[in-house]
Amino acid sequence: MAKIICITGATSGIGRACAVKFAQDNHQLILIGRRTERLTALKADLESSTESKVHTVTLDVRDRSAVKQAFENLPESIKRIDVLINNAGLAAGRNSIDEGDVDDWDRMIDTNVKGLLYVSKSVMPGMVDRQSGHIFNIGSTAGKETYLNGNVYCASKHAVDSLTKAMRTDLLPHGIKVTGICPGLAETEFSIVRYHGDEDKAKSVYDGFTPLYGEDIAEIIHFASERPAHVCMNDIVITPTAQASSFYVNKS
Ligand code: NDP
Ligand code: 8X3
Repeated sequence: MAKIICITGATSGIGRACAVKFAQDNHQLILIGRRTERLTALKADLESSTESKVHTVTLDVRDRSAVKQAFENLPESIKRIDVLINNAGLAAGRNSIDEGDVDDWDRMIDTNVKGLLYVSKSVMPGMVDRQSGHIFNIGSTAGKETYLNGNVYCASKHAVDSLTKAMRTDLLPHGIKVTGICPGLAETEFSIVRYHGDEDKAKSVYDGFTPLYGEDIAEIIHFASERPAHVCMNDIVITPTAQASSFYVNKS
């Protein structure tokens, strides 16, 4: 049956791959990101290649009132969101904590933690009313371990991990599934953003091994979303085969 699936951060990487994967099942998609041209191009691409209907929303998830308004203004026909994929997020900087840039800290905490909460706050009450729904929070291996110079990014993803458990607990009486997705090293635009546009430095993160790609993670989210009503996959850690943890990567 066609579901209504809302994906934040759909203009790139993991979020974009989720949009492509779910469109193949002809679900109705609500795609969110700041880059309008990319959203428009993706909508055109998906609507011409699948039966999926795509609604795009240009939105900065850090903007609390804009998030509230955007969800209130959704067309009635797509307000009943079945699946929310809280994916929008970023790392900014890779400095020792004493040398960290406070603007970078604000961006990460405001997007990864507060943005996820603002979006969830707009979606959860409807799921509670309907006594059904599935929320995916994209955490990270950085939310399970703290690595050198990962500091505030790791803290933001530990917060996501905690919020995932909190949502699962508080929403339990309402039959709402909450799944934490915790990828390791995935080659997307993530490192370009982290290194403030330095593409060579970003590329070098994935030298010497095969990383994950957005599609690998989208397939797993799709699989988890397709389990029967009585089955919830709670917490999924996915790394490249060459990665054992945040500390051990087998580079050739
Ligand atoms: P990308 O940089 O490729 O994609 C990030 C997406 O987030 C973009 O679509 C971007 O859209 C969106 N985004 C960022 N800030 C905002 C904002 N303020 N408001 C709305 N959308 C925003 O990276 P990934 O696909 O890798 O990252 C997706 C998620 O996966 C993140 O939460 C990241 O922390 C997590 N993750 C990534 C890993 C990796 O190694 N790549 C591993 C583990 C977790 P736009 O710029 O158009 O707004
Ligand atoms: C992204 C993976 O190892 O760069 O969350 O933190 S890592």
